[in-house]
Amino acid sequence: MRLRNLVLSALLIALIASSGFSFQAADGDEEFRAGEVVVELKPGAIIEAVNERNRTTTIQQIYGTNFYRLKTPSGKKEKKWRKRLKKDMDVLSASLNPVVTSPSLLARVTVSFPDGFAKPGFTLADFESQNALFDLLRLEEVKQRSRGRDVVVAVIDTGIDYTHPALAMNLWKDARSNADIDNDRIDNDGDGLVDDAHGWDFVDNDNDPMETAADPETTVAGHGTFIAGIITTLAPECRILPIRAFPAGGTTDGFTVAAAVKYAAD
Ligand SMILES: [Ca+2]
Ligand SMILES: [Ca+2]
Ligand SMILES: [Ca+2]
Ligand SMILES: [Ca+2]
Repeated sequence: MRLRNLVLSALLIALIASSGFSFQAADGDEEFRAGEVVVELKPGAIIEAVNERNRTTTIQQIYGTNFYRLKTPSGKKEKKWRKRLKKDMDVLSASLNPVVTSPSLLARVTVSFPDGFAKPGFTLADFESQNALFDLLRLEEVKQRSRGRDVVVAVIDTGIDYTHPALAMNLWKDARSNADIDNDRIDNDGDGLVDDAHGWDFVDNDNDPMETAADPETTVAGHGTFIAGIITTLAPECRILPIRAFPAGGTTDGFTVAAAVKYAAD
């Protein structure tokens, strides 16, 4: 699957999971990460050989796939290097890494939970007092249909304040027989992520998908926690899998979102 397709399916999930995010997809005015090219290698090809021939370096791989995020040599424009990489005998596809931004519509117009800001201590009552929001979501109607039992909802967003008392009962923990054992510094389940027993942070590449606190006026900090709050209110028995793919500033890229979606799907 080409990265664009992967990103577009990723986009759909990200949009559902986080309502306020948009993807700059209009051809012509797309924005891309400077100095980066995303390649898909042919089966069996090795990235070191491609890097050697093109003087690129690997920033990241989507584990379990042939997709790599590469850094171009210093001073070399990504557009030019994409063309060069495309001609490489081991490269199936080469594309630029689109910037994905968040207009944060819901994050800033709604009150509480946690008030557009990643800090614990807000009560469920604060959250439930947002009647206009719940009218919009037709909460009562939805609640009667399903409570979300046995459903895992991946929240690909700014992270989650998992210390929030209203979310504590809903956090996902990997309970599969081959689950990664927490805190032993070993990647027990062999997915390339060490100790990913309760989600992953694809922004900082660590096993702690906690929100980072930042100014609620200028950032989207708290958005993931807010969205998780809506989801658990709609489906009180579901479990939330926190995946951090957006920093508090709200700007990430297609590769990071794609890596997050691949992880959620696995
Ligand atoms: Ca792992
Ligand atoms: Ca482990
Ligand atoms: Ca895992
Ligand atoms: Ca982290």
